[in-house]
Amino acid sequence: MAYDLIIANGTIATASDVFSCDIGIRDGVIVALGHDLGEAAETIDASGKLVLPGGIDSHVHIAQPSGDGIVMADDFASGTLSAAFGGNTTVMPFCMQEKGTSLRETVKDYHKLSEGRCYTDVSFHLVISEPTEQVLGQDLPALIEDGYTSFKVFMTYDGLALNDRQMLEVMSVARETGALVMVHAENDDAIRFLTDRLERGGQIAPKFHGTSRPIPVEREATHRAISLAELVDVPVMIVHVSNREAMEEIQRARSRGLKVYGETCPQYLVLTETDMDGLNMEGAKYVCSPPPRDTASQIACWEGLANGTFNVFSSDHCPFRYDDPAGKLTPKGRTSFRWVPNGIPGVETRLPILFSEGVGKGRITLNQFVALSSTNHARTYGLTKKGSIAIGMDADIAIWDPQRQVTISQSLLHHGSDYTPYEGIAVTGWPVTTILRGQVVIRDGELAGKPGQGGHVARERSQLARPVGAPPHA
Ligand code: DUC
Ligand code: ZN
Ligand code: ZN
Repeated sequence: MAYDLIIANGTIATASDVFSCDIGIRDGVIVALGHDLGEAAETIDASGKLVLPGGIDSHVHIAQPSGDGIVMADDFASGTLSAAFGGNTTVMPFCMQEKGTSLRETVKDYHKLSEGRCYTDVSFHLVISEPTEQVLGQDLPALIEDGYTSFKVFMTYDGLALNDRQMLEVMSVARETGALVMVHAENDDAIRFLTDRLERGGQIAPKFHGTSRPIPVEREATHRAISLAELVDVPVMIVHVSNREAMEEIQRARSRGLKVYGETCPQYLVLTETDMDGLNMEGAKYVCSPPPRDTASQIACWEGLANGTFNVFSSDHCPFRYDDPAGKLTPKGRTSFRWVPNGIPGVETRLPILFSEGVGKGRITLNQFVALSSTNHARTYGLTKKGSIAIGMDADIAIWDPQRQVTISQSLLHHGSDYTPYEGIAVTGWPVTTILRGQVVIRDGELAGKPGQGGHVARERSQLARPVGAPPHA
């Protein structure tokens, strides 16, 4: 047989083109694009379907420790299964260094948790919470060399937040080594000040989570992160941007020639602060940071997806169960929104929401959908074999039924959470078949793959991480 698999008769879309041809796959790689390709061990008929690069979700949290008595709802099996059902073939979770622990040991621990369990490929980012001399001088450069070529830093959260000096130190390592820095941009002191004041006034319900982190908190930190990155001349990715004012900081920096990238997420397109109003503790289902804003912010984020302010669209999947003392209904959460675990599930619904609300409603083109859901993630983070349909690329493919109408509901989903914040949203277009390196993981909406089918992918340094000035590592 010339091929292991042919995907025939589909309409293929990449970040730049839409065309009709068959795809020949051998040994997990796309080896032919054309017509009348000949014999294959298996042929999938994609008539009437869209054939797209498998989704890459470059911002997910899986099996992270999340504070006293709080347990994340997904392990690597359920998180990647849910991702695969959502048309994804690669997810990028975080190896989160906890204070007092070695970065290298942290990475080993996450490999142990993930190995043999994954339905999609995974490629880890690092989180630096304690930039000691050992981390800055040895562990971080060595891990970047080993293919962990991006890391996230937090400007807020107890135990995670770096001060400005520490931000500069880790950014300098990124400049020296060619890694890409991702920043969670919220002003920690401002959040603490507002939270203390709200609590003193008895304003403790989940909805005050939004009040404690208003737009200036995000805008100021975005501006500061960009300024710090400018000082050491290093590109920076501002993750989970929720509103126009933070977007304007990115746009202004770019207009001055800085390399600043942006990410937004489904919660900023289809949720608002009022979702956190729910009676009793229902609002906790929507507590995430930055918080969902208002309809004007939603419109701004759509503009940012269409005009290139955002390079990538990620889920920020950070799943907790709702009806669970180890999740959103932690007893402490009733005493204040401060203790409600931050984060919502969304790895399975990210792409249907973007496709239906974006392509279906004419806000973005199909090519932009592919770029924002897959290609740009690969380019941004150095996944050189992924993110497109072209000869020589991994055969990571999602086949979509662009007409299928689905009302999003917890009962349809495969994550470990017991709810979805997107319950009841009607979408048109759904991924029906997911293929990872030539192996079918999901076939016509049914599981066909096995845990362990996916594995860890080491990454190249991203071209987008090159400083504006001459990079020392070039
Ligand atoms: N930041 C994230 O990136 N994810 C979940 C919670 C948070 O604050
Ligand atoms: Zn974050
Ligand atoms: Zn996140």
